[in-house]
Amino acid sequence: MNRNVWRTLPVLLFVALTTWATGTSETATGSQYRIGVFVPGVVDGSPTYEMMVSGVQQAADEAGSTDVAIVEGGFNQATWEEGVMSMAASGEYDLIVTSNPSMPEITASVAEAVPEVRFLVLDGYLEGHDRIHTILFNQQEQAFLSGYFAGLVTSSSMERANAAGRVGLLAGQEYPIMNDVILPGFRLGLQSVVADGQVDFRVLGNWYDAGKAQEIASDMITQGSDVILTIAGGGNQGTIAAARERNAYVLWYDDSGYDQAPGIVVGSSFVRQDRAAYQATLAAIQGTLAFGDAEILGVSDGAVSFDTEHPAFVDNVPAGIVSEMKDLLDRMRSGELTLEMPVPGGR
Ligand code: RBF
Repeated sequence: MNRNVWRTLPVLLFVALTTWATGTSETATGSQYRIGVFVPGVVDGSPTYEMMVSGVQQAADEAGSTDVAIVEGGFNQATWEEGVMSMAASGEYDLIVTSNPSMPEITASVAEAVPEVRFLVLDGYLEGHDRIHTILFNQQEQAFLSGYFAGLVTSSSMERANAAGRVGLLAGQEYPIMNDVILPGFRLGLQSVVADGQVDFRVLGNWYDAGKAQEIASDMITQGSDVILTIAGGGNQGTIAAARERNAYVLWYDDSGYDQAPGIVVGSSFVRQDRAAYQATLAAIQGTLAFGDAEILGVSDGAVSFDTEHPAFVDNVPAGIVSEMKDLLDRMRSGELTLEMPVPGGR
């Protein structure tokens, strides 16, 4: 019997090694982790999308053996679901990464039809789907930071400020987080400084038309706004052009925007979507991302903040305003001032 074992062992070993070798060679070609990034719009000019792409790319570079394809879905929102569906159905991706508050619903519907693919949705919220992980930022805090700063600027003796107590918000389009969180958060921040301050809220109607954005922003300035928060993707350049021409200030949102127009962009709140995309993508590649989870990240996580360090901020804003913004951030970081992010869809 012993002899039999020794006789069969080489055969077993051979079979095991062959299987192992075949398995290995299969993994060698199939071991690439394949990521498709679906951009609902275009990358260029949209801070959240630029951060998504750079974070995913960084994670892939670091992990190795990972392919990344970027697919721009364009501005026709009616085609996005079809776009994500064809990516998912192609079988070419293990993970699809995307960003914006309308994408959780779209990815959930695609996930029902295509069972193999997993999704990472940034700047969106959906809890409990076993193949979808979402990461939302506390935009209540972010908008409050921007509004508070707008209040400090509009009530200051800065060169382009006036006494009207009126500031602007230009949005690409209306959607629940814009109307129910960003606008009220911005207004609350403003009125924490200027009790009777008013927000002139305008909607561009798309995320690209800088010419139309310039006309709208120019009209806002005529109506008394001396500071305009611009959240309009490629349209933001029109807001900057109007402010440059008509002597007003611009507040940037989502990433640090001072370099866009130093001295005109005087304040910038931001979210660390680049870091969130990097960390979550790396975890997905390594197999440790908790699908089904919906994260909400805020100031106390270091994921939402206001850039008080950039030279164009410190150089163009009175020292008193710089320190008031730093104090506000300290109060929010320590938990002395909390602003809860309402969960989309309610809970
Ligand atoms: N923000 C952009 O910067 N560029 C876009 O093309 C863009 N498209 C959006 C489309 C939809 C349907 C929604 C709901 C939001 C979009 N946003 C876009 C806004 C973005 O997701 C985010 O809410 C804002 O940047 C504020 O953080």
